[in-house]
Amino acid sequence: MAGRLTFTMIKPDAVQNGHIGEILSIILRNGFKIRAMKLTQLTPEQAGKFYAVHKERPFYAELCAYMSSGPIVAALLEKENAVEDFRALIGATDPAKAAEGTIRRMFAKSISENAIHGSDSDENALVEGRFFFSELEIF
Ligand code: IDP
Ligand code: MG
Repeated sequence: MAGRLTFTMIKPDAVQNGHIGEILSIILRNGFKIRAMKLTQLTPEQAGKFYAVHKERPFYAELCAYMSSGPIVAALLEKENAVEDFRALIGATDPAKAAEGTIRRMFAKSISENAIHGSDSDENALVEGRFFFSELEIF
């Protein structure tokens, strides 16, 4: 059965451009409940650890530099079928390919600076949530 939790980050470009409020309001309107949230900034080392699965990809260094370049909003979200429904709400990685009405289509600048993160599996939702909110009893 699909889990009820997913993890998200509003990425540095979207925070910098003043989109925190609009993005959170879309998330809430779509039935997600915020279980934990914080405004924080990753060090390059922390970004490297979070995205370690992409270590071999050509864009890894650029991704770690970008993700540590400014504040982000990290949040743990709850809803039925959370991972799949949230991926649908944010849209494809490349905003040019993201469906009309998705968060990336509306707010992302490029395939690298793409406004928002969403976990890709229930397992990763827990791993990623723990990365930022290890103190929570949910885990
Ligand atoms: P996802 O965020 O849609 O799950 P992933 O393939 O897991 O996409 O990639 C993680 C992040 O790495 C993306 O959200 C984006 O910021 C960045 N990224 C992915 N592909 C590229 C690329 O081809 N060039 C530059 N950055 C990329
Ligand atoms: Mg991914």
